[in-house]
Amino acid sequence: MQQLAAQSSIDYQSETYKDAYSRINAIVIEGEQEAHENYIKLAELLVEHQDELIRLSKMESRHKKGFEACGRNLQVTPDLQFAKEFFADLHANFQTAAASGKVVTCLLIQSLIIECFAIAAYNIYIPHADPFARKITEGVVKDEYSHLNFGEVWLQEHFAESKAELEEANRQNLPIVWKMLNSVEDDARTLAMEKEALVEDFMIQYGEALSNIGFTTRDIMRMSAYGLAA
Ligand code: Y39
Ligand code: FE
Ligand code: FE
Ligand code: FE
Repeated sequence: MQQLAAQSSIDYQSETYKDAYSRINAIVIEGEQEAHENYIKLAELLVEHQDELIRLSKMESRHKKGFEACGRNLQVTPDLQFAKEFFADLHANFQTAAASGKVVTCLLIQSLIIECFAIAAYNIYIPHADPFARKITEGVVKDEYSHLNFGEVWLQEHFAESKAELEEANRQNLPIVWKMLNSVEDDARTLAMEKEALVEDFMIQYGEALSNIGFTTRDIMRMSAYGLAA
């Protein structure tokens, strides 16, 4: 009942909604494109998991096509330039890490941070999405859990030798997530996605992932504090 009430109060055809959607939809399209490229890069770095990582990269391009259809359905043109700038810092850090073979940093950026961000955003969007986008997003979010799981399993199996690099990569990249979230706070609210809910859901997913990998509660508290003031 609550979900129906929330949905019916949104006018998906209003100029205000479509303007905000042009940026959030673009972020998701660009994010899926970059995730596609990141898993291809990871497949080169982790040849023993090549087939699985290529499979994940193909899922990301299907997600991108799905979200492009969501924009077309609302007659919205995605602002892809805005989206490129939105991801620029994380993108640069992934490229730098990949170029020096730092697979642990690459996995933290894509399979932990970006996937947890996606899971939080999609879960919070779904109850307020238009019916077309809701169906698409429900299918996508299931896949994102499997991408997060890939990162968790690999990092858990290599925890001892990855721990220091994970802490450093967390310190460098978590503050960027808060900066990204702040930059779309108003647009997200127009889509009925509250920043507080996004932060809470992200931290639950990310903290649980760090725990599954092998970090202690004390480690997770310390790691979570980075950049919260941003
Ligand atoms: O792994 C994936 O598919 C992730 C790339 C997609 C990124 C989604 C980014 C969502 C951020 C939305 C922010 C809305 C407030
Ligand atoms: Fe995806
Ligand atoms: Fe993904
Ligand atoms: Fe989990």
